[in-house]
Amino acid sequence: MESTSVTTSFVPFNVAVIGCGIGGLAAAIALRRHGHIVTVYERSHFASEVGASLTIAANGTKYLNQWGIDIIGARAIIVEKLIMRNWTDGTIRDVYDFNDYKTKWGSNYYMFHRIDLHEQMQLTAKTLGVNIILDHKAVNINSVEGIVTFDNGTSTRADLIIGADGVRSCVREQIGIMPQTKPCTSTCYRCVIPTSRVKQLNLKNFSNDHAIQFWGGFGINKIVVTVCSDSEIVAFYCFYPAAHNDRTEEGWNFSATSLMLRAPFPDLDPDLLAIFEHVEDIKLWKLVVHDPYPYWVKDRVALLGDAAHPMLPDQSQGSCMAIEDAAALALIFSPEHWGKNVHTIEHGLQLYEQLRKSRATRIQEASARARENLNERIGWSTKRNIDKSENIKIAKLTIDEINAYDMEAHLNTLIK
Ligand SMILES: Cc1cc2nc3c(=O)[nH]c(=O)nc-3n(C[C@H](O)[C@H](O)[C@H](O)COP(=O)(O)OP(=O)(O)OC[C@H]3O[C@@H](n4cnc5c(N)ncnc54)[C@H](O)[C@@H]3O)c2cc1C
Ligand SMILES: *[C@@H]1O[C@H](CO)[C@@H](O)[C@H](O)[C@H]1NC(C)=O
Ligand SMILES: *[C@@H]1O[C@H](CO)[C@@H](O)[C@H](O)[C@H]1NC(C)=O
Ligand SMILES: *[C@@H]1O[C@H](CO)[C@@H](O)[C@H](O)[C@H]1NC(C)=O
Ligand SMILES: *[C@@H]1O[C@H](CO)[C@@H](O)[C@H](O)[C@H]1NC(C)=O
Ligand SMILES: CC(=O)N[C@H]1CO[C@H](CO)[C@@H](O)[C@@H]1O
Repeated sequence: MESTSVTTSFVPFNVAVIGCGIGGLAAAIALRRHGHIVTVYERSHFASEVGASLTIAANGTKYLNQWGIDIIGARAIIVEKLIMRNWTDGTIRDVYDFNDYKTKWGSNYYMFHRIDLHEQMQLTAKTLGVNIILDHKAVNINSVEGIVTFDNGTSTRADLIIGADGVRSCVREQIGIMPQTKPCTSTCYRCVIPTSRVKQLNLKNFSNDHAIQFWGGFGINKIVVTVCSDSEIVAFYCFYPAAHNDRTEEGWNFSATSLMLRAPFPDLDPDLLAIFEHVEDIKLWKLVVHDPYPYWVKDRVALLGDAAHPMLPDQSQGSCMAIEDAAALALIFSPEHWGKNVHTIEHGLQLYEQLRKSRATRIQEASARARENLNERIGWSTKRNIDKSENIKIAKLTIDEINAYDMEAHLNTLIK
């Protein structure tokens, strides 16, 4: 990894990003902003996108702002508090207020509808001159030569290949990683309902609160409710014991019915159950726990986002970590470092793995702990008065740790 003393000036290179999710688009935008030539290949046609909410904490939104993504256009809601409610009657048990959040961390904590954010990121990418090619599923990678082959028989060559192809990554398999997984004891239904429909049906209106609201969460059962899309959509994540279904395949997109959704929750707050009769786009999300992978990079190939570190959704950090990964790659391959402290793609990717793997793994593990213990959830974890019964051996993940991280300083310690 030791470099020669040649001082090359900044030379942009060709990047092929596999997967046009939030992570792939973030990488494309961030690298393109430094002048690299970027093409994103996506297997689908984006015709059948499923709805869901995503939250992005300050250190993710900081980059969205820096990259010029239109947050207003993405119809973001600012998270103002966490609310903990009684499982059976919905009464408020505890509130964690974020009123000093922006002052403290410099940017907001946002809730987005995934599709709104995705759309704005596509717009930004296209404006910057990123080439997005749909209906191209990568099936084979030659990591040494930098060649990607697609299922339609065509192939392309790039200096750098980024595997941003999600939790069931093909690029990951192609660089020789076989995920070690265990079934999660929980499964999740997610669904949405338009606020207007809630009003029309005269059901209880949760859209007033710009909050992440939790029912349960001290065991497997947990319902998470958020508003997004300028408060026009209410989104639900409903966790219940995996034993209730016989799915074995990991995935986001298994259709389900309202009857299936209500079955695991007979004693839940009747207001929520009433809404569950009318929700739309109910999907079963089969959760799987991945052990951290042995490596993330090989030759000219790097993994990013869910392809590198799939995490349970319980810290709401999946998208934020994908955005940080993208920012890290762009920093390493920026005019400030590329050709100066970073001499080859391979060297840059080694730095990327060193920079990102420990932090992402820590958050991946904390997300798994928070699956069945709301006290591990950032926000609640910093609130002492509700920590009682558990004897926690591992330090909890805190808001400070998520938001007070300084990537540039960290990279400088690795370069020196
Ligand atoms: C349909 C969908 C729904 C989601 N819903 C939620 C949700 O409700 N809550 C939540 O927290 N997170 C959700 N996520 C995941 C969330 O977006 C990610 O955790 C986070 O944004 C990191 O994303 P990523 O870009 O790494 O992966 P992803 O968002 O999974 O994006 C991967 C992209 O790669 C494409 N792809 C896969 N294989 C190939 C291939 N071989 N060749 C080319 N392209 C390929 C996929 O079609 C997809 O567009 C969802 C993801 C998807 C795709
Ligand atoms: C989701 O599943 C439906 C069929 O149930 C399918 O038509 C659609 O293409 C899938 N969408 C995604 C994003 O995978
Ligand atoms: C929740 O509400 C139920 C019914 O009103 C009540 O019996 C129970 O004690 C409450 N639980 C907590 C933890 O406050
Ligand atoms: C494969 O994709 C290329 C590039 O978009 C396209 O030109 C070609 O027609 C496709 N080939 C087949 C066999 O579908
Ligand atoms: C729902 O929320 C709106 C917006 O704050 C509020 O004005 C309205 O009274 C609420 N509607 C119902 C049916 O509770
Ligand atoms: C990685 C990163 O950019 N971290 C920043 C997160 O936010 C805090 C507070 O604004 C900054 O000090 C960090 O540099």
